[in-house]
Amino acid sequence: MSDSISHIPPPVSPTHGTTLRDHVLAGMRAAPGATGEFTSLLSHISLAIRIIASRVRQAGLADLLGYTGEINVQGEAVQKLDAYANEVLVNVLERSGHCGIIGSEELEGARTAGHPGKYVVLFDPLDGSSNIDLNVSIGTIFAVLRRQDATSPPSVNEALRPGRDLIAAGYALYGPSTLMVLSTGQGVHVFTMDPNVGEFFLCQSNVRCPPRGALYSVNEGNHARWSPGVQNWNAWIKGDAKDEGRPYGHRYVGSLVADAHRTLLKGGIFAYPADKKSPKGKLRLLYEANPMAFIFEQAGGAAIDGGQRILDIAPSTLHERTPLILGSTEDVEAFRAFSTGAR
Ligand code: FDP
Repeated sequence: MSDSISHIPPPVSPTHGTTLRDHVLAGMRAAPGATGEFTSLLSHISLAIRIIASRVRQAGLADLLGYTGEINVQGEAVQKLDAYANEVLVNVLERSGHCGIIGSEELEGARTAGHPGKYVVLFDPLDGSSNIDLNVSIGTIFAVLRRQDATSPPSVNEALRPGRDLIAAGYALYGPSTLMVLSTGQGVHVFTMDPNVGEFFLCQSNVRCPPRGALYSVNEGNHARWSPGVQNWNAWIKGDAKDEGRPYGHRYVGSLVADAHRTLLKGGIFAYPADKKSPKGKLRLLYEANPMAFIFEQAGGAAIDGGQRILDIAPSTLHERTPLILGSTEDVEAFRAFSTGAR
């Protein structure tokens, strides 16, 4: 009897040391005057992500693939999982009581909650729509702002602030495992969900984006529509110059979260530049570019729109688009030099 018991492995492996909650609570204890509301907000976001992850895993079995038949504010056909993920985030955040304002890719206008919550949360509930039905990695992206006056009635214009005002940003990556990457302005930390426990555990703390990489990520199908500067950058990065570390390898999943995550860990560059079809770029500033830019800068990387720092752009509308170039500082600088004609 005692022999068989001694062979039962411990329920939690030694790597399962720090949960996302432990991590956020430690940050709260270190912040004088913290009320616990921010910690609770992040716990609610993590809950929404775990619910979405569980449905993403069952999508093919639960009749959750395909389209709802509706068209969203971006003029795109809404997929069932997009709609589901949006509903989960909106419900969980509204019930948290911490959000005065919620903005989503799937909602036409920012929503004001019925109570004066302290925070503004902006999100893309399910990023990488074209990969949803293909079992290819997709994600959720979110950005958090603190309301400047939490006692006043919430106004949708409070969402229109530059990314440098963010107090937290993160993304979930629904891949072979579910990851949550989070920054509250003190470095970038990666948590992996243990599906048996239903909890995120810290697996990489203080991630740093290497100063230079060897991979580039861009939809080359848009080549003919790019400016001459971007075309020159593209020819340069593919050029054969072994002593300068070129050509770079090419990777493109087509889900921002997956392409950005690889770039964050391995270095290199992800680019969705402006082109003749999308002169303002394709990706959305407030809930795609800003949170990613915040994370990359926190990890020692960079994010620009071709010339300007993403986090300095003053937004004028909720769904505004921007070109987005992010990655290793040296690689982003090389892109800037080509696209502005300095090179
Ligand atoms: P998708 O259109 O599939 O939703 O957010 C939009 C986005 O995906 C990003 O995730 C991705 O990086 C990009 O668009 C892919 O665009 P292309 O299909 O034009 O390459």
